[in-house]
Amino acid sequence: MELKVDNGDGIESWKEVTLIYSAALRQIETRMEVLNEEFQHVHQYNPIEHIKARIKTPESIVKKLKRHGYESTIDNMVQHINDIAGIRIICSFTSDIYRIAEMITEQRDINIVAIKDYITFPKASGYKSYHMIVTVPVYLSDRTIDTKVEIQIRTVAMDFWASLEHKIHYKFEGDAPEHIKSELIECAKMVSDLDARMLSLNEEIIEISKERAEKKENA
Ligand code: 0O2
Repeated sequence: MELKVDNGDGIESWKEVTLIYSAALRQIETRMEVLNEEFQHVHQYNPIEHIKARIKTPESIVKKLKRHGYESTIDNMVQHINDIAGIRIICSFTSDIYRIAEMITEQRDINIVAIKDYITFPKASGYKSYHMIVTVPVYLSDRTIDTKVEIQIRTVAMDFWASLEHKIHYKFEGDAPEHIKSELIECAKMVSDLDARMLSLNEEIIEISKERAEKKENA
């Protein structure tokens, strides 16, 4: 069942919105923690560095609705705002991003609504991140509600860049001086370079460790 308003099954107040979206967020967060722990157990490696979860503030929702030309109603919010519940998964390497996305896709009751791959296709601003809009079932006492959650997956370096760029964007209300924009694009290139070098360094370390372990075994 999709979220609807005024039909007796849906959400009618901000309190209900918070309750349902918080439940969806907790579910995704717990599942990610379980996957991370299991990955550590099987591969002796944690793909997830840390997780941040948040419910979008009412002010931010109203602003986004206005930006998209919608009235501020609960119905519009539920229909048109995909990131009321948002979770950010931060990992070490670019390869982890796709590994985590795949693990999410394989979860039977998580339905993938949309994917935006800003890693393969970065934004003109330099922004890189992997976005998934998913729905997860929230089981209430009398009904089940498939609830949207936006999952953003990015590396530590991408997250550092995005946080600063976000602050600058808000400080200048989207009208930052040209030299700051171009400096940010330069920094984004450095972030991509750093991510690529750290990944290749890590792959080399794994390879050397394997060779040494094999030598030890055969000695
Ligand atoms: P805030 O203030 O972070 O909440 P959709 O959400 O799919 O309906 P949208 O917004 O076009 O539509 O989707 P997109 O491009 O996937 O962006 C969703 C979120 O990603 C944004 O939420 C930001 O958090 C982040 N994001 C997208 N582009 C950029 C960027 O260029 N720089 C930074 N720093 N973050 C970005 P909000 O609601 O726009 O903003």
